[in-house]
Amino acid sequence: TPGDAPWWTRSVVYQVYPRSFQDTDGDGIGDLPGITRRLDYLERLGVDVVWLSPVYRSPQADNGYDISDYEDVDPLFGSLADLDALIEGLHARGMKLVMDLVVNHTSDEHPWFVESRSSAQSPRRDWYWWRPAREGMEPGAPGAEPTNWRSFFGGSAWRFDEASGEYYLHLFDPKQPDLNWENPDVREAVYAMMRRWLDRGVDGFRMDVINLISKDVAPDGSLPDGEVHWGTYGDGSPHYTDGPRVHEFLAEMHREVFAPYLAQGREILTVGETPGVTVEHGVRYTDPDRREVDMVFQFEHMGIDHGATRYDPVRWDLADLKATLGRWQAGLAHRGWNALYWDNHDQPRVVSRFGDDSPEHRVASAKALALLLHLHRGTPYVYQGEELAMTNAPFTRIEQYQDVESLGYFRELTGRTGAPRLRTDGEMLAVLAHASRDHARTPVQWDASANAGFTTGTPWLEVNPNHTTINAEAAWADEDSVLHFYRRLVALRREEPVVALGDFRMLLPDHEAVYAFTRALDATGPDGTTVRDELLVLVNVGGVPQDVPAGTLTGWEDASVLVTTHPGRADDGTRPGAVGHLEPWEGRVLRRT
Ligand code: ISL
Repeated sequence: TPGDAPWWTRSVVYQVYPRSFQDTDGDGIGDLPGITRRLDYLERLGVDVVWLSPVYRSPQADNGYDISDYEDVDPLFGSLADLDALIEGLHARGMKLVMDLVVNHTSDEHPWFVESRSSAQSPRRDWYWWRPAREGMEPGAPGAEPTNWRSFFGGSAWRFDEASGEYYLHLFDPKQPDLNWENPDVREAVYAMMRRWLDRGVDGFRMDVINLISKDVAPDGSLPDGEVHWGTYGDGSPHYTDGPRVHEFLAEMHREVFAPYLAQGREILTVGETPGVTVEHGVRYTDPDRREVDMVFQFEHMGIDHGATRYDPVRWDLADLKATLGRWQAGLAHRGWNALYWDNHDQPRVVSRFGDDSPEHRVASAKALALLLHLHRGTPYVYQGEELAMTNAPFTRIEQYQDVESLGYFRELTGRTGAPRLRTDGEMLAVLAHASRDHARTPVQWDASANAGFTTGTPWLEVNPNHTTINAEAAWADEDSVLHFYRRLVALRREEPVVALGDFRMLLPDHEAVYAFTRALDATGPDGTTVRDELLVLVNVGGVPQDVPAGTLTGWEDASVLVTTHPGRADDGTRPGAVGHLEPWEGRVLRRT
């Protein structure tokens, strides 16, 4: 019931990617004082929680997802005092701060790894995954890696270390060696670090690739090969995704870290980032009785427009999107909770990807997609710039990209690493123009001035030239902007229990343009009777006008309009059947009266 539901069921989280948010010292890279300077913006938008991508000390091989000191802030972003000031500023405005927790791996420059690497006898050797060459093969020779696993960023997931003659595992970049969670000392070191951050005042964690921490290791220490679907390397993911001990580890983390704080009444948010997670595991991660995490980011809807990798684009259709989002809504309806998102720092911009970023449809399609997502059951996440309907970057040259993943795949698929050449440079550039993680990472467009008000220096990644028209200042000045629409959606979740908690039912699963569903919640009225609050959500996901099939509207003829992307049109009621007619990218929420 609404009264017992956790606070985060009524909340919206805003993700800040600090490198691209706001620079204050002119080095072209965003920083903590920059976020503090923009707190009024976040307060006005109305979000409840800020998730901050990593600001810890890091060599920045993967923009901070390679941490060399969990206890300190990287000078690039400021100081611990700057972080304290940010926390204080957020708390003063009633907002919370969730930090990124990156503990599947550290940087290779973290003292733990430096010590682990120093010799095969190091007491920290077992903190990482060190393995000898494949039996009977020359260490370091091609194909001698302990398993055939491909790294997420291309190439082998193993790096040969000359000095000790062994390999270490890195599911991501070679500068991101995987921690060995089998070792209880590793786990305790991580938990102690987390407690220190909670003591400092942070309100929770977004846990990076947390479903990859348990590897399928045999009693003799060996790891299995993966199937080879393309290229030289195999897919190791079945051997480390939702692995054998992951639920045990997360339950332990909850007991050892969160339980005492929660018992004191602290409000904490935990969200697992879980690429490849299945619904079955999603329920187990988020079932409150199991005490693992509050919610997880699933990835199925991020996969509908690509094949084996995100660099193999395929056509997507609306029925697939409904099938996947609908399956997660149904799967977590009774136990567990969804995290809802379109964008983050790893994904292209949603308006360019599932919407239409042409001048004609950009605003309407961004609103339609926002409405669609925010009316699902779960906690919505807004990624910086999404609320401005920022678009993909118009990059045409490889030199314009900075992302370690994009560059890794570019090199591998074009044959620059020695692997067979599968794509021409031109083909790869075309793919990156749609799919690169850098589209999310161009600086936030605050105003129309040079560099969009992001920096007085040279931005680390080019500012999108469309900032002259697409920017926060212009959006605040326009009541019909995407930004104001997001502000209303955020408020709606707090104000309307049916939006936060109502049951979800998908309609028209096969319709190719109209996304339709209902939300319903029984509430007890003042006189003790049960009142059913019911919403119908209709969204035209496309540029062609649609008439919603009549059957869907039965019983909704006299409904009132709660939200509309096209104010002044939807509820005009001037012609019969208007309630079911949708202009291009029009969306509305009806309330049964
Ligand atoms: O999004 C992805 C697959 O579609 C991958 O690019 C992504 O690397 C994967 O989801 C894991 O992401 C997280 O861990 C990485 C880091 O590079 C990402 O930025 C982070 O979000 C390694 O720490």
